Formats: sequence, C-alpha cells, structure tokens
Amino acid sequence: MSKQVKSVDYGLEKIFEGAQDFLPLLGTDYVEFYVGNAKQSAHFYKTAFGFQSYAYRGLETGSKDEVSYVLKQDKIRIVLTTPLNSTSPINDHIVKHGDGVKVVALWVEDAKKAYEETTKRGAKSYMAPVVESDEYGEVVRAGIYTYGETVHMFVERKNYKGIFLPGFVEWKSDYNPEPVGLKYIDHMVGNVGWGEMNQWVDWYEKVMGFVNFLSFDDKQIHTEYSALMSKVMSNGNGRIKFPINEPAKAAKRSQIEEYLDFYEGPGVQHLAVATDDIIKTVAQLKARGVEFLPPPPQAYYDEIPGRLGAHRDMMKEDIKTLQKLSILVDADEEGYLLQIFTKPVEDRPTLFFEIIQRMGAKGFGAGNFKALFESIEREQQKRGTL
Ligand code: TYF
Ligand code: FE
Repeated sequence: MSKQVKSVDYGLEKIFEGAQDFLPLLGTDYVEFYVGNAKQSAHFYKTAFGFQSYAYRGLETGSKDEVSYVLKQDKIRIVLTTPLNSTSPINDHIVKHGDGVKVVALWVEDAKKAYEETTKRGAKSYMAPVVESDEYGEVVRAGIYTYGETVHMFVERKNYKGIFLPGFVEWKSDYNPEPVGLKYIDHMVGNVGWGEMNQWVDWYEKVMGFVNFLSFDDKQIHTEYSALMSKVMSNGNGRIKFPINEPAKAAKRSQIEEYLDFYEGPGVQHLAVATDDIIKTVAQLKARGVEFLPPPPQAYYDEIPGRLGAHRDMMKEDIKTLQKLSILVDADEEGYLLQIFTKPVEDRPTLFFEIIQRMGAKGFGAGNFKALFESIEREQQKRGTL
C-alpha cells in the first residue's frame, strides 16, 4: 500500500511551526451522497467502482424517513442516502442539486471541541454536537456548513466499536464484486462562484486552521476558450487536502461555470481516490463500465518523456499502455504522478472522480491541466454547454 503523505513532505511543518493546531484531523471519516435512489447507486458503486457492502439503515432497522447504504474500499467509506417520503428535507437537496455530495465527514478526537473551535471562528452551524449510542458504545458528531449546502461533519468514534454509526447494521450481501484497488481519498475539490475562491481560502484558514500551499491562476489554467483559478488548502498533517476552484473570465463557458449552473450553486466537483496500480485499477474500472474522458491527442503522449525530466528513468509504466487507457502523466521536483478523470457520474454534468497514483509527486498534475481541460471542453461541446 502506498505511503500516506506526511506533513513534512509539503513543508507544512515549517508553516505550522510553533502554531497550535486547534483542529487536529485524523483523516476523512466518510463522504455522504444524497441521491434519488440509494439502492441503485449502491449497486453502481459496487459493480462499477468495486466498493464492498458494509453497513445499512432503513425500514428494517427502524429508520422510517431515510435509507443509507455504506460502502467501503480499503480506507474509503461512502454513504448513499435517499429519502423515503416527501417530507424529508433531503428531497429539497436532490431537487436543487441532483445527486451529489452532502457531507465530507472528518475524523476527530473530540467532535465537541472541533465544533466549538470552528463555530467560534465564524463557521455556520449545521448540527450542534449530538451523542448517539447503541450496544457498541457511542459516537459524537457535530457539523458545520462549508461552501454551498455542503457540510463538514466532525466524527468522534474513540468510544465506539460498532460497524459504522449507531443505528446502522452490518450489510451482508450475496453480491460482492471484487475491489478495484482504490485505497484512500487523496483530495476533494470544491467549485465556488465567481470571485468567491479567496473568501473560501480565508474561511479554511481562519475557521479550520488550514494553509494554502499551492495556487494556480488563470494564466496557468486556461485553454483557448476557458479559464479557472484553483487554490489547494491543506490541514496541518497534510492528510486532508481541499482544492477550491472558481471560474475565470474567458471567451467561453468554463467547466466550473457549467458545474455551477447544473449543480445550481457551489459544491463538491471531484473526489480523487488513490491507487497503487493505476493501470490495473483503470483497466478494471473500464471493463466494469466506468466512463473516462477520452485520451488527449498523440502530441500529449509524445511530450511525456520531456515532461518527466529527471524522473524519466524512474517511470516503469509503458507510455503506450497509459495512452491506450487514456491515463495522464505529470512530474514535479519530487517525482511523477499518474491520473485520469471519469466523465460525470450522473446525468447532470457535475460530480466526477479522479483516479491518482502518486510516484513521489506532491502536486495536482498542473502539467496536465491544458490537455485535461481541452478533453473536458470536447465533452462540453457535445453537450452544447461550452
Ligand atoms: O484537483 C486538481 O486540482 C486536479 C486538476 O476542474 C483539476 O485534479 C482541476 C480542476 C478541474 C479538474 C481537474
Ligand atoms: Fe484533482
């Protein structure tokens, strides 16, 4: 299993030197999607993405208004939730945004403290601390709003031995497709409105104690037609990374605007999930029907040795194989990375996934941005949304 990035790798230790981390985060706890049909979504994420049946709540467990399926693959836990009647407020979320990410839950030692420290610094409350318990112990959860209607939930589970959360039972299924090698969430990206990126950068700094450790402006991120800006926020130990995008002025509608139009506001744009063997993972995902952006033109692959520079001899993957699977390659001072992007995973052109394999590189594939955004624009062209 590939090594988790340590704060020292980003120079974050230097930035945080002497500072008290008022919001220590142990990792991502789960990501919850609000969807129109959780049963079918769960089938899709099992069949296509190789997630494993893990936990469940619904009518059979006494949950009368909502059904949730929890799926797991290595360290990644996703929750798919749908309303069982028209009175649930989840309906409004789905009507407005379509299927999408509602909760990015963060694993903490002390959820009450996390809630107090962040609300004291200006976070808008979503849910005051609640203690939930069953025969396996207790979990404390509290939530704050981030961009749009998206929520960060703090989850404290040090006194809990159950499968997921109180109210959930183990989900045993007879249908268990093999995992595809997805290991952990590398980063989660948010799209925000025109001129709002810096507000959210300030928010993550002030409210969450994060730092902005990488920035890309519209001079770096543009194609002939469109542009965007992006800043990457990280917590103190480097385990949580949240890039934030905003559209920039250009000749045509950028992918970020397309997202904001169809999601009807800010929200999570992509989840990047790490693998140790992207060739194997992507080959399996494709065989199971996951749709990826088509490969960039031949010239992109001809330029790979140049882009790799000093890391050229280090790369063991065959460029022809990467091209066949439409995998992208970029390098920075510390190494290289392989990445690929799915098409949106629902009918609205909103949420998509990135599969990433880091071979030392700590960046986000800046060298791929142009080719990637041109691929996305070819898709926008087909949709008539460019
Ligand atoms: O997370 C990132 O920054 C990369 C690149 O709309 C990226 O995955 C940035 C913006 C975007 C799609 C991909
Ligand atoms: Fe990404």
